[in-house]
Amino acid sequence: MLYENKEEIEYVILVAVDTEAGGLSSYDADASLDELSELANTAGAVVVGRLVQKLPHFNPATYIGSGKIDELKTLIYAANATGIITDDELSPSQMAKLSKELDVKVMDRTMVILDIFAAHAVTSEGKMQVELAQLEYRLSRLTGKGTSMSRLGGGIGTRGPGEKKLEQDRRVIRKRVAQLKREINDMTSHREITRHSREQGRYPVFAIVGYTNVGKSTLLNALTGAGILAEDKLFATLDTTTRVYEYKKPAGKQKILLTDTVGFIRKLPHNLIDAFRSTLEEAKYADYIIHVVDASSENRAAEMKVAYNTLDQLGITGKKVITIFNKIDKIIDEDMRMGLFDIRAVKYLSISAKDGIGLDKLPEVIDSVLREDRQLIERIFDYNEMSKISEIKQNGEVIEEEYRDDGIYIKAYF
Ligand SMILES: Nc1nc2c(ncn2[C@@H]2O[C@H](COP(=O)(O)OP(=O)(O)OP(=O)(O)O)[C@@H](O)[C@H]2O)c(=O)[nH]1
Ligand SMILES: [Mg+2]
Repeated sequence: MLYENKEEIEYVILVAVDTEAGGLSSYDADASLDELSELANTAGAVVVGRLVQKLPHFNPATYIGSGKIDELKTLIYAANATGIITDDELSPSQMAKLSKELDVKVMDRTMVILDIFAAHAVTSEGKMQVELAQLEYRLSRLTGKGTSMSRLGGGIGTRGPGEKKLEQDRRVIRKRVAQLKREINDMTSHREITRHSREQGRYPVFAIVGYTNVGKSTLLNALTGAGILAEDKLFATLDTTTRVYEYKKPAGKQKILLTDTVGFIRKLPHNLIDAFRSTLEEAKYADYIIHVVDASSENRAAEMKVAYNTLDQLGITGKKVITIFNKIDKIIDEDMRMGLFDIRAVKYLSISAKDGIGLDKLPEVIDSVLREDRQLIERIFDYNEMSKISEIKQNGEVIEEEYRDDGIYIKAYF
């Protein structure tokens, strides 16, 4: 695996099969390889080349066509590459055949993402989720028959064990998988209990979601001083963090809860989605979604689509979305600045979380969204009804408050 040989840098060639062949569908080999390149960098590898083949289908034996393999060999030789990374998950036999043909490390997108997750997991829950995903991935590679598969047992680079050892491995792995699933399940239900107890007298919850590396954690840090790791790396955040964000209003203050979540990406491996389901689904329990977009990204539109598709995939639909176009400090092209809108959002806003530009507009945007779900009330409360007024102040928005002879006049959204 990439991380296991930190001292030994991998020089890799990225390989993709473009099954669209100029078609109308949304797969964009270049954009997908840009993303794979970022993934490879994050995992510590150096990308030295790319190869894209247009084919109606993946080659079942070797992923790319046999003719293309010679071209790839030449490329590997010329660039002094030590490995390749394919843009799609390979079957065990595809991996074995390619390794044999090319005689360099053969990795696929899933392995690289798993490596990154493994290196970035901090909490015990995160670590267990990664281990589960890795074991499931290995298991699916161990169940095949034949000696070619055993070569792949321990990940790339290691020569696998014999058949008898494999059977033992399978048993041990299955046992560990079952144990991990139980423990993760316990943690999830524990979290549900704490979430439930938070529900009473609660503040509105906003989940910060979006494509990876767009600045979600930077935004939460800027607003709440949460001190979360924010880095120019994919999947810097693997755990959810919730913080109170308090802002001033003409009359009083508003508190909301902001939750930072795992970033999204194309082709997120299904093993990871399964293992991280409870973490990825955190946004399900939010009242509203804050969708952060890297406004300066060349693949902005595609990345927004990835974020919405992932939300759909996780069953997070029907919530009001505020879209925040971040990193506007990086935009130099005027045309790029022009296209900053999102028809799926109820509100959108352009900011730079890093430079603090536009953040002052956020309270107004949040208020207007909260207001849509509140009703305007106008009433005179008795002086012994102060607790009601503080309830309104905490969970609603007071616009006018006046102490009169006959009581306290309140005009508020609640
Ligand atoms: N120029 C610029 N860079 C930013 C801005 N906001 C964040 N960044 C940088 O973008 C990189 C990613 O930021 P993060 O906050 O880690 O992004 P994230 O969305 O939490 O990423 P993951 O957790 O990895 O999915 C960091 O290097 C930040 O410094 C911004 O407004 N302008
Ligand atoms: Mg983050």
